[in-house]
Amino acid sequence: MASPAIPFPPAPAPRGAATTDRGSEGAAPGVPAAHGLAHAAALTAAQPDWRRITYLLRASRALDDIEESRLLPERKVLYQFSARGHDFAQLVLGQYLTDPHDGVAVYYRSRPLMLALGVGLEEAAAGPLARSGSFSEGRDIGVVFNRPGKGAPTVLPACGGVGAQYTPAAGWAQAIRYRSEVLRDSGYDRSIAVVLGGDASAATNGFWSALTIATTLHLPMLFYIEDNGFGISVPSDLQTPGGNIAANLRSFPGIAILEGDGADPCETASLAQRAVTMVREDRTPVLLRLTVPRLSGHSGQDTQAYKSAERVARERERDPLSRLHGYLVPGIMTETQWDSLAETARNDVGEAVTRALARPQPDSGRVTRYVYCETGSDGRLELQEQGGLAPEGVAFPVANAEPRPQGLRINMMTAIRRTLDVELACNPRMVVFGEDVGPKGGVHGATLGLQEKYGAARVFDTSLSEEGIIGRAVGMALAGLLPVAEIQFRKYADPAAEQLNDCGTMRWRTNNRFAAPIVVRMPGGFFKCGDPWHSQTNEVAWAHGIGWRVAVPSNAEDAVGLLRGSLRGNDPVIFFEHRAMLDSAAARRPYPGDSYVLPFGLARIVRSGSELTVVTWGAMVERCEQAAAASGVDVEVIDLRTLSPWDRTAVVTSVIKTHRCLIVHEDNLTAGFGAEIAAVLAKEAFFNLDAPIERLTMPDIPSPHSPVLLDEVVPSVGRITGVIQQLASL
Ligand SMILES: Cc1ncc(C[n+]2csc(CCOP(=O)(O)OP(=O)(O)O)c2C)c(N)n1
Ligand SMILES: [Mg+2]
Repeated sequence: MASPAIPFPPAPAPRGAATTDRGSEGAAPGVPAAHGLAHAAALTAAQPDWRRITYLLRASRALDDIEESRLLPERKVLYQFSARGHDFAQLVLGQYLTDPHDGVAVYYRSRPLMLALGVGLEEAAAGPLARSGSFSEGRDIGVVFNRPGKGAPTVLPACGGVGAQYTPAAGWAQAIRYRSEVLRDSGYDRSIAVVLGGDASAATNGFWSALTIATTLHLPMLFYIEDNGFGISVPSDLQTPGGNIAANLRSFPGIAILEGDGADPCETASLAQRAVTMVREDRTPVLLRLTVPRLSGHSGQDTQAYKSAERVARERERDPLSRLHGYLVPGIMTETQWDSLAETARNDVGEAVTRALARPQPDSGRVTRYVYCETGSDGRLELQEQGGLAPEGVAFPVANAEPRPQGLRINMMTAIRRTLDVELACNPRMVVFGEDVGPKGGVHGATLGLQEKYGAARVFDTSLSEEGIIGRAVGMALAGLLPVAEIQFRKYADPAAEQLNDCGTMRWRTNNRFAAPIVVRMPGGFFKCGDPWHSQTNEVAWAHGIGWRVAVPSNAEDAVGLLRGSLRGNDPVIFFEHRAMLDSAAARRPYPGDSYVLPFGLARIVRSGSELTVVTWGAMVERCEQAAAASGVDVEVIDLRTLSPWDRTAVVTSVIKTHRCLIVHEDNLTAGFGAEIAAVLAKEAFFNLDAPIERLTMPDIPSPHSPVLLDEVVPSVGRITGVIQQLASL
């Protein structure tokens, strides 16, 4: 559709000079009166396509109407979010997101922006109907969008968790910088990251973490805040003091602040254009806060009983649709043209909904697919459309499944460092980061000297926010890099729990459209002593979580092979580095070569035997080996090496042979990974068992600090020996 020539107002100044603080409703005295004819010539080229915006606004309203009045009551749509009131400003913003490498992190109220970015009406309708062929194939809530880039802006897979959208957007922004400046891809020189969020989301950890990342690193990132005055029913002044995040950030260094009325056509267009242009040209962060009325309940179920009648009426008066009408008719279009656009949009939406309803339900036979990267019936990998290196055709040097031991034995820490070094050298898309990994080389020493060798763009310190470390890694992976994040101690992954969870489920919930293959290195377990903060293992959390591969190496050779496999793989990996193993003599091995890759899910028979099987991993391998030797029983010891996947075949085969099984782990007893192994054996080796399956683990307490207390609870060689003997006597 052609854009009618219309007057356009001057761009307001940044950093709050645009408007005065109007509070959360933003209705406002002093809104620029618009129609600044004198400036029209200078800005004509960038003015919005008002006909398209009008059409899409009517289409978005029609979608909301049909869902609320028909599809929700008929229970065809189960989770409904109206964008009424937020819609207009998003459609304007969408007009300026034109770069093929722009990355947009949206939330559940962002459907109008999706329409502006080119998502068709049928697809927009099919998502909430959970029909086949939609962007998640019925796996996710219909407004939680995603869209691979393919020459247009990428819409990062949205999350249901409020605030989860921020740090991946910061990662995308950092990846833009990396691809432009380090990989010298000029296609990224003007790209930006944009994140959308509501007023309440400005209270989340993710918001502050991303703000820190973007401002300290001066990233090209737009924070676009849609302030409707409420987070469901909680008013903005409980989310940020005074209720205006823009006002509160005016003195925050490194970010330009813009704000205004997102229901006013002229002001919105001016501010959106200004904000995007500033980020694109100046390559620095901008926060744009637009006040918008929320003209519906928070979701289809919400009656808004917590809003006064006056408040509801005031919001209705601010409806951007009527303001757009006042702005465009009759100066820009006639009443007839306005009505005809509305009618066309309504008809188009009606037909799109009919077509979406005619789509089949998703295939329930496929619901368990795409947790991990899968191999198709033709033997080829079914790659995700976007995320990681594989979809961009990056190939690795030939791998070798057999170790080729070289030189003297090295400790596990040196083995890890050397593997990172070799892979950094052969893979320019790999970046390594975390707290203290730069000049210090990591608190455990794994990255010592790597920043000096590869530069601060590739090996770098981060701000102290684990959510920021993992969320940034996700965004970078989506933009085609290989992020290798270090979490300083396993317990400190807790603040990143949401990002880790959302990363693991990404492939499944986008029906294999996206994946974020990141590698998270995570030291944990006891060392000379224990304590509740640095010594947790709890690796079972990642085996229980969806979509993660989990490595728990017990020696330097396996660490090299598994880490290299992780760095060349196509799924996210938790790489658990046991603190007691990093410099233990028992874990030392010769370096197995620069091309050695050990596949996941392949256990090692540490010692073969016929009378009893001990299944273990990590730091318990050495103790079990010693106990087996001391027990006088012919024990088979199995080191699982990886927990996800784990080698069921090796374990079941061994127990069928020995008829007895002891599982030893450092993690707590209840719901530890031993319980999973025991359950599988109870089913698959039930008739072969001559004794109950036994578990020897830490009791259900945190790791104690005193070495005396620690010795009492971590399985010792003596206690393992005792249980082996007792079990063998049954
Ligand atoms: C981490 C998290 N906590 C709580 C929720 C439940 N929840 C969904 S939306 C919402 C309010 C968000 O408000 P705001 O950010 O202002 O966006 P709006 O819906 O107003 O556009 C809440 C509490 C959630 N989805 N995620
Ligand atoms: Mg809100």
